[in-house]
Amino acid sequence: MTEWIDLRSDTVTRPTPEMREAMMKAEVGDDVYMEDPTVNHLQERAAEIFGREAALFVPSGTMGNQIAVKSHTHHGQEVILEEAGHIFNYELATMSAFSGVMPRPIAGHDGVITWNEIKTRIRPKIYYLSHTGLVALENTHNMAGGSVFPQAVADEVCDRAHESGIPVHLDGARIFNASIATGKSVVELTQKFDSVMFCLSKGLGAPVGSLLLGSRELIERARVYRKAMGGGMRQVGVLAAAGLVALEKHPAKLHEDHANAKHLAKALAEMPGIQMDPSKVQTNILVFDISGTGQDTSSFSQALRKHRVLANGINPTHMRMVTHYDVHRDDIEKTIQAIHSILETP
Ligand code: TLP
Repeated sequence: MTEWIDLRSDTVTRPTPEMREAMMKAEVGDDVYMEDPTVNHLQERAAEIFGREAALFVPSGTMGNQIAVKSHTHHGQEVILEEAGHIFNYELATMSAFSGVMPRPIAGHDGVITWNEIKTRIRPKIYYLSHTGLVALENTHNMAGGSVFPQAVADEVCDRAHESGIPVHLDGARIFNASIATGKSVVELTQKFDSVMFCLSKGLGAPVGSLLLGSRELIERARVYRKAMGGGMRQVGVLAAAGLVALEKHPAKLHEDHANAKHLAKALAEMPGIQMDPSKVQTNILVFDISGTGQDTSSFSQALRKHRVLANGINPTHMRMVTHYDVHRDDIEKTIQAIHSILETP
C-alpha cells in the first residue's frame, strides 16, 4: 500500500531517528521546579540564537501566543492584529477569555498590515475609551500562503508603536522559513519585537513544542501564566531533546520544502480552473483558488484522498497545501498527477 502524501500541514511530521535517539537519552528533571537540564538547555540555546535574555518552552504555539498576549496586556484593552492571522482566527477566543482583551482586526494585504493602517486604530488615551495594549504581527503569514512580512514594514510598526508606548508581539511560528527565504537571520527579523513565539513543531519537525522569547522580566511573568493555563510540564526534557535537534539541524533543510512548494505552485498555475500565482509562494505554504474547476474544497479534498493525498480547504473556494520534510519531490510529482486526473487534464 502506498504511503499517504500529507500536505494538510507541516505539523504532521514524525520525529526523525535522530530525534528519537535524543529523546531516549535525554536527561530530565521536574521543569515546574526549573530542574530539567534539557529544557533549560533548549531555552538557553533559543535565547542565544535569537539574541534575547530569556526563553520559555511551551507545549504549543497557541499557548505561546496567548501567554504573550496575557503578559503584555490588561483586562479591557484592545489588541491590533491582522484579520486572517492565527491569533485572531485559530486560537478560539482565548485572548478574550483568558486575557480579557478585545481584538481590533485590520484586513491586511497578503497578511501585511502597515503602520499607517495601525495608527488609525490606536485609541486616543481618553478615560472613556479602551486602550490599545498590544500590536501582533505574523511572519510567515499562514493563511496568506506562507508570505514573508516585509522587514522594513515590520521595523516601522515596532518603532512607531514603541514611540506610542505599545508593545509588539510576533507570531513567528514559521520564522525560520522567513529566515531561509530572505537570507536574513532570525535576530534581524525579530529584534525589534518585544516578544516572539516560534514553533519547533512546524517546519522544524519536532513532535511538540514552541518557545516564547523576550526580556527576563517578561519571561518570568509568562512562566506564571503558562502554569495558570496548565502548561507547567514535568520531566519534559524528553520533548525538549527532540526540539533541540529540530532547532540545531532543521533550519538548514527548509529550503527543500520551499523548492517543493514552488515546483507545485508552478504546476498548479498551468491547470485549468485553478488560480495560483507562483511568484507569491515564498516559503512552504500554498493557498490557491479552485472555484474555476466547478468543485468546492470539500469535494476536491475527497477526490485527492482517493489518490492518497491529504489536503484541506481553508474555505469553500481555497485549498491549502503545506510542504515539509516528510514530503519529497516524487510525492509532489504524484500530487500533480493526482490533481491532473481529478481535473481530467493530461
Ligand atoms: N497552525 C496550524 C493550524 O492551527 C492552522 C497549521 O496547520 O498551520 N501561529 C501560526 C502562524 C500557526 O500557523 C499555528 C498553527 C500556530 C500559531 C499555533 O500552533 P499550535 O498548533 O502549536 O498551537
